[in-house]
Amino acid sequence: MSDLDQQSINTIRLLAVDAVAAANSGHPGAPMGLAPAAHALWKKMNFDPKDTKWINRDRFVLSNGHACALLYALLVLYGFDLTVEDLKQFRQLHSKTPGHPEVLDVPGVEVTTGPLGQGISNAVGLAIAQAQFAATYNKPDFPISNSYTYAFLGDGCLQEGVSSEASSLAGHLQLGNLIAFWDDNKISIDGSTNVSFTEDVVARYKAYDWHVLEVANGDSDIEAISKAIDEAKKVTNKPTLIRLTTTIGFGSLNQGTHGVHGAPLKADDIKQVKEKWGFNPEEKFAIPSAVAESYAAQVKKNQKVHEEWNSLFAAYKEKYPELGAEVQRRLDGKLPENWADSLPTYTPADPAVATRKLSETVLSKITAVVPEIIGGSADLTPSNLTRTPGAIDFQPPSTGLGEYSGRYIRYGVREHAMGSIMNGIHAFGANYKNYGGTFLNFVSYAAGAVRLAALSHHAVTWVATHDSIGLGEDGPTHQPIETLAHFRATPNIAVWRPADGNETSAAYKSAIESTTTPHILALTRQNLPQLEGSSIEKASKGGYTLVKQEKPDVIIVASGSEVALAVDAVKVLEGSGIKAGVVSLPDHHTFDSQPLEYRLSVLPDGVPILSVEVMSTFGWSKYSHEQFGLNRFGASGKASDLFKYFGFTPEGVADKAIKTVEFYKGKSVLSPLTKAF
Ligand SMILES: Cc1ncc(C[n+]2csc(CCOP(=O)(O)OP(=O)(O)O)c2C)c(N)n1
Ligand SMILES: *[C@@H]1O[C@H](CO)[C@@H](O)[C@H](O)[C@H]1NC(C)=O
Ligand SMILES: *[C@@H]1O[C@H](CO)[C@@H](O)[C@H](O)[C@H]1NC(C)=O
Ligand SMILES: CC(=O)N[C@H]1CO[C@H](CO)[C@@H](O)[C@@H]1O
Ligand SMILES: [Mg+2]
Repeated sequence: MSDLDQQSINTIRLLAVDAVAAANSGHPGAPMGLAPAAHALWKKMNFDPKDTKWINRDRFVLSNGHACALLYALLVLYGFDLTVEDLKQFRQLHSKTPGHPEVLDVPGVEVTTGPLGQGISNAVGLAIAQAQFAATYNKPDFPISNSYTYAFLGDGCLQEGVSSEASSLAGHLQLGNLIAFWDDNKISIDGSTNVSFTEDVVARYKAYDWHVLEVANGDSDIEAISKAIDEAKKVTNKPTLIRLTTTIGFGSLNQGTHGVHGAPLKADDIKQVKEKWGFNPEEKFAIPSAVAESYAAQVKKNQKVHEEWNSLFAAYKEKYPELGAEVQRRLDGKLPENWADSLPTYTPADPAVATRKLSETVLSKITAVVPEIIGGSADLTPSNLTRTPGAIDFQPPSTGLGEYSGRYIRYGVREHAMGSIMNGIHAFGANYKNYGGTFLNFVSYAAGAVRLAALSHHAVTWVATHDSIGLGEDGPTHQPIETLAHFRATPNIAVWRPADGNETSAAYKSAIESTTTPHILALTRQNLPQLEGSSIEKASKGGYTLVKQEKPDVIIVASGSEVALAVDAVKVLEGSGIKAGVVSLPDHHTFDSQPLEYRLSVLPDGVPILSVEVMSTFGWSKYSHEQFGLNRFGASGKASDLFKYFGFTPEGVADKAIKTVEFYKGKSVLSPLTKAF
């Protein structure tokens, strides 16, 4: 290794040490151990710090997100829109260097990481998207997409189940464009990994059909690291795992122990390490000029590569005007013009249909006109109805099962990985609109990924079927009760529960047009009638008056399968001389974003409001005075028997409405929306 390489690596290490020390908080150990690998890898990566969205950049994912000081140091050295001043603000309020890498806050960060296991799984999604994009648009002599996805991961990431799910799929899919580095430092927070992690990781990844390489001295053998990367690239039909044996906190007095995992180095430790490496112990955040110059020179080289790509793409657009325009449109983040005209609408005369079936119809119409829609299912293709007729599977061509240009992903029974991979596909860019299907109940299995989608603005779509006890005989293990409350309580998730065909189209319109909000579409297994008065336009407000009454005695607000029930209850109530209005509220998130005036026109002052939803009532008091729901687990039985047993019948709803009217008679009633602040 040259002196300059060594000095560069030590600069990265000390920037991380100084940042953590300044914050008196953070993780110096992994950055110190991984600096050589980062230095060797970034030298080989194509990216342009001045255009962080360049579609053909190589992606770098720091799955062990607690090591973010490493990433921030690299971003500063490589001239991204991040400076030494930002490093000095590490982990402080409003800084550009938060405690874990956040894609929205830090230029050059590809995905938000920190919850261990997510990053490597996002990387699988990035690699899938690259392979799909390349197979769709590359032409002979025009490799407009040939980038790699690199990931660093620690012991913790390998211990988390989600990484196993994702890595298993990556091996099956033969993703040769994915290269991961395992920081094998044998330390995590509890101390030696030998207390809980003694499996043969190399054998495990080989069993996943990965290409596995080992670098025995990750602390100083950058030639070996560099060679491993070259070898990894030569194997094009397998992802590569490079096992790097490293020393956590390399250079510290406490190197090789958990003492350096998550605590700043002490002042005397910092002093000795700086002296040892020929840095001025009095100076903080030092960047030797030779180091700065060599990184700057590499950026220049990279920018030339970017310019060459620009010329290649310009020539591509001339030679293939139609495809070129399509790629450009996608890069501009625009949907095909008039795509929404393909959304189906229904009339009240149309037959009753399950919303999962209506969802299939929407998908088949819109995938035909929107090439960036891709999706899949966690082994529930036939029951979720997510695979549109004629779809080609995304599969390695050598398997005979499909093509890399295919748009249907067989996720296997891996909901959590599906969630993380969906986030990675969205993070790739190119306007990908990707969905994943499973039972609503099992979206909870992927809650870690769903939460990150919301936090980092990945507009992905969960096609969540079998949305209530209406699924019937599978019973309470499969019947969601708390699921909607959980995801409605999560910021920035649109949780749609459409009541009929028009509302299902509205839900998809919202999902496909969204660029920053993940969507969960809760869909029924049982048939639902087309509701007189529904429309895409009205449902697109998130909630609207379906049955209007002059001076109603009560308003029933419901979602999904219970809207038709509410409409039927209105007729029962008429018999008792009670005038009931009905509000359909398919998505709380969208409704909440409407002006108060509109919301109050739907749920006005002066009328008692009863909500009806066949699951947990948690959260409904935002919209109703009285709640009818299911605050217990369901049961195994025929859907119709279950609805009857739990009182979800027109008569049962009418009974609750009558009680509501009687209770509020003579009392002054404010809308639950009318609040002090
Ligand atoms: C899902 C999740 N669980 C727990 C944590 C808390 N945590 C952060 S780092 C860490 C230990 C990780 O060990 P390793 O990956 O070996 O990192 P190293 O100590 O080598 O830097 C834990 C448990 C987390 N970030 N994410
Ligand atoms: C576990 O690792 C620690 C620290 O490296 C070592 O001291 C100990 O002997 C190891 N224990 C076992 C059972 O391998
Ligand atoms: C669905 O929307 C269309 C277009 O707005 C409308 O004509 C139709 O009546 C609606 N269907 C139902 C069932 O209300
Ligand atoms: C497992 C399951 O629910 N399968 C269903 C899938 O969808 C078809 C068509 O709606 C049904 O016939 C199956 O019963
Ligand atoms: Mg470790």
